[in-house]
Amino acid sequence: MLSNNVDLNAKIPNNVGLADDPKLLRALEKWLPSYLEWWHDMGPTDFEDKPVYLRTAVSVENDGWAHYEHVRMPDYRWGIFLNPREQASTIRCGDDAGKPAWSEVPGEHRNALRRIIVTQADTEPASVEQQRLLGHIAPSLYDMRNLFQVNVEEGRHLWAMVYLLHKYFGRDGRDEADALLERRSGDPDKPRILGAFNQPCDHWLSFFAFTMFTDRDGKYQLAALSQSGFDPLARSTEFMLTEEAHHLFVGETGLDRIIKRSAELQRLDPNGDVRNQGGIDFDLIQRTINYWFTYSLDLFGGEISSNAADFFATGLKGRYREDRLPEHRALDQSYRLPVVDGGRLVERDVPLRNAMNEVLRDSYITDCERALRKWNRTLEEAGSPTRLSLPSRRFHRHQGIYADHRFNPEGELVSQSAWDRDHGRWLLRPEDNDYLLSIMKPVYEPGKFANWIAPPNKGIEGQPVEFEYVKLHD
Ligand code: BYC
Ligand code: FE
Ligand code: FE
Repeated sequence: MLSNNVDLNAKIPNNVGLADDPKLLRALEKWLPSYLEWWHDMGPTDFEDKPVYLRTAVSVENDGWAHYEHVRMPDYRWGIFLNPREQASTIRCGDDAGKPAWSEVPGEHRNALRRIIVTQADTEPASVEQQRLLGHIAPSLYDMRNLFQVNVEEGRHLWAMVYLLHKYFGRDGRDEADALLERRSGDPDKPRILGAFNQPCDHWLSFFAFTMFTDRDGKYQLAALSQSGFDPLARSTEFMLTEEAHHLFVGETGLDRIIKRSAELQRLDPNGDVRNQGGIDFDLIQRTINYWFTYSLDLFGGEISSNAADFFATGLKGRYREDRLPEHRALDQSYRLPVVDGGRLVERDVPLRNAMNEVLRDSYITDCERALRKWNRTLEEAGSPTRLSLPSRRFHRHQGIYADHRFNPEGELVSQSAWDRDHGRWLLRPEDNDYLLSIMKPVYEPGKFANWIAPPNKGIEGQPVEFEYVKLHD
């Protein structure tokens, strides 16, 4: 039973009729204390008793699904929400495009679907773990609130996927749900599944780059999964996307505010030296963009992938906005891309279905380029001569056909020795972290901002910028 009405008083708020499924309810209520224990150990622990001005989902209606109030994070109502559907869904792509969508897991797709759902699920708690200490060096209460909003919603995204595992995958699903609380970001013995989610994110420059670039992979993966022929997955990810928009806003505007402030400091300093003024210099911003953009490119998987071809052919995963494309089979078409052959880059055609990861990566890169143009406008308006850019998609890759070669940010093949000499100019390095941590001291006074970042244009949900978004003193 699915309705637009959310049962908010339930221990687990939901619009999936949990009360009518006692067995599932019991299983999820058993998982709940383990989840809370994980949150307590691995979430933003030290702020647990502080009321935060959070948005909570209270309905699945397009307008007005959210409610804002000060709540303590452990009391946040993590719930299970599926987007309602007006009409019966169909499989959106592949060999069976147009046939009715599945409301149960087809036996032949069980393993693939479980793998996709587990991989998606794993990223959500991973990001909370990566960000767990950032509250201590927040540049303002406004930013701290945004961090915590992102954290609780990533927790809810984990719930969304765990619901699917429990409801549709029986014993295996329950085991996978438990394992999601056992892996740890960056732990050499039990790491998170995907590369970017094991990288440290220990200052706010990385936090904003992560929410800009890595959460944006989330947007594109969720959008592709919202086109899935497995209807419960499509509806879960559709609702997750409504929350994701805020995470991307936090990242994109966070970097924009840093860039704006750095431009101001550049102008202020007699030598144009941003660091001399205690700000974040543009080379360091560029290295951070290079670092997180490329780890995020890896999240799309290999350029030439039989997994991707299978996911598309079987209707498990579509392209970005597949439903708006003119054609859904992608047969007898090819995709041209540069590959390394005999030490040179040469163009090669691959069957389009095998290039589906690359097709999704294209949509993502186009979106990132838009943000870069926006930041460069900010620089222009501030009278700064500096411009920022995205590195080539071949640069600094750990997955796919470019991973075994070295490229410079322009995408040209370089030797290992050239790489060893130059990569410190291109990517975040340990000294960068030392410097950033030296300037990132917490600013906890309402309406005040750290020296290295400009205030936002407006507050959250009509509240003023100087609103007490996190109540640190009762
Ligand atoms: N790191 O055919 P290939 C988010 C593995 S972010 C490590 O190239 P495929 C969020 C791959 O698993 C969105 N391993 O790739 C953001 C495979 O392993 P097996 C998360 C990697 O399978 C911020 C092998 O390499 N959602 O929501 O076509 C905050 C060859 O695979 C990586 C999803 O990812 C990597 N980067 O595509 C919070 C959606 N890349 O099977 C949340 C679900 C590849 O040979 N996942 N491998 O052992 C998928 O659709 C696919 O698993 C991938 C990989 C797109 C990730
Ligand atoms: Fe998420
Ligand atoms: Fe997110």
